[in-house]
Amino acid sequence: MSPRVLLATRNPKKLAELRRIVEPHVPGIEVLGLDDVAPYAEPAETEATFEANALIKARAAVTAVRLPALADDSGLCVDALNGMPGVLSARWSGRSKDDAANNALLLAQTVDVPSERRGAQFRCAMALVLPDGVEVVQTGVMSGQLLREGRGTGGFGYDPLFVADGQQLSNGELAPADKDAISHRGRALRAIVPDLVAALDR
Ligand code: ITT
Repeated sequence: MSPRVLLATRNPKKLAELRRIVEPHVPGIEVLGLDDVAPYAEPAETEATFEANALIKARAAVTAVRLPALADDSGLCVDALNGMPGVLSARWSGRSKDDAANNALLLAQTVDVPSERRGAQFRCAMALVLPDGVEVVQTGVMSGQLLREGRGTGGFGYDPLFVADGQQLSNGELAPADKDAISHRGRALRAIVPDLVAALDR
């Protein structure tokens, strides 16, 4: 039977990115999403750090499904907002997880912030939790600048508002593989691949 891992996310675009990054690194792996397994009570993300929230999601997935589970907690940390929206990124404009509303609010909040203070970082914590209790967390960062209006329709979330250091194109304009190569999620996931491979070999 092919090795299987559960990617514990409800965000379809995040799931697509995770699949795209992990599958080439682990030949033959079967990557399940939450829609492929029986529903379970998903925990609230109540912690103050990406690392702790990623662990909450991965632990709940392992407990319910008894498969190795990966979970990502991620967000955009804006310097001029003292690191917010941070762990609140998905729900910055309310409970609805509405990307357009989140982006509009972030632009309104930063309208008076000058170019030299528009630094921001995407951050990701990737947790791997195994049925035997082993837990690993890796992190990834992508630094850049917040734009003044959205550019591009690719990616998801705050991607149209962000240009990574060294890039001309916004994350919303980058080809998917080009985003993966430099993204917070790509970096964290590639860092955890050796642990995933070791776990699947056991
Ligand atoms: P799950 O918890 O089910 O994985 P979620 O979207 O709620 O899905 P998070 O709590 O980790 O996930 O919130 C991540 C939010 O941060 C996401 O909704 C975006 O607003 C933002 N974000 C994270 N990574 C991003 C990326 O690569 N590009 C754009 N926005 C991103």
